[in-house]
Amino acid sequence: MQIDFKSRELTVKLVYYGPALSGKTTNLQAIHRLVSNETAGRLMTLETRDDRTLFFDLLPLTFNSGGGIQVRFKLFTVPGQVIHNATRRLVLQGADGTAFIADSQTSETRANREAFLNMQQNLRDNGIEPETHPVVIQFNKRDLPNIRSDAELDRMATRSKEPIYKAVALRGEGVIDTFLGLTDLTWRRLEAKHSLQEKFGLDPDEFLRDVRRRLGLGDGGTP
Ligand SMILES: Nc1nc2c(ncn2[C@@H]2O[C@H](COP(=O)(O)OP(=O)(O)OP(=O)(O)O)[C@@H](O)[C@H]2O)c(=O)[nH]1
Ligand SMILES: [Mg+2]
Repeated sequence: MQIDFKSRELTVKLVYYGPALSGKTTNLQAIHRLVSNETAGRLMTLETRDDRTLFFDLLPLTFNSGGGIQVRFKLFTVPGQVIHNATRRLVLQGADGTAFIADSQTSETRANREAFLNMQQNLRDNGIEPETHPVVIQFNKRDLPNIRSDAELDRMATRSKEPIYKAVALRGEGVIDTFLGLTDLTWRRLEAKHSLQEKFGLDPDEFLRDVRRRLGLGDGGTP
């Protein structure tokens, strides 16, 4: 997290990680489409060929919260293709939280697992402890045939340390829920680390409610 006391600006870095073609870029495109222009900035997609990310995508979201504090979220994607590991490690630098986008197709189970281990290694290489780093998992492409069943994911969720979300990013389903889950985990961790409430008067519950409201969800969290 970057803290600028003078301009009262906080910048939080969130990274969308996962195997090739799991739908990381599609998540950012959906958020960009679903969130108002007041909150979402321009979606920058850098160096793309044949719809594959070669470098990264970036979407900034800005929230002006009480007390004149500006909170900026920078959402990045990594390129999933195995050969781009150096870029993935670089993009993960200074990450405050990570959404792991898994592909629900049974054929991708191994690719998901390898990408998850790769994420943990790259976190470590950046001096970030995977054990305490905020991570949520999204199983995307729930619309396709030959996917891991709902029952299997529900079972997994009861055992998993990371919250699990289901999504059809192509239709925008589950994308905001995933983002909010990640924001929640990340903000609570940042509060514990930086005492934002004490330093900036930012009440975590109030701030998270405000984010939900701005994303078009009521206090209850249902659209
Ligand atoms: N059926 C289906 N297709 C999806 C869904 N989400 C993404 N896709 C498709 O999957 C392909 C890859 O999506 P991307 O978002 O580019 O994947 P990525 O994870 O950014 O891929 P890399 O940048 O190569 O790592 C595209 O053709 C998307 O349209 C989904 O929910 N359902
Ligand atoms: Mg991509």
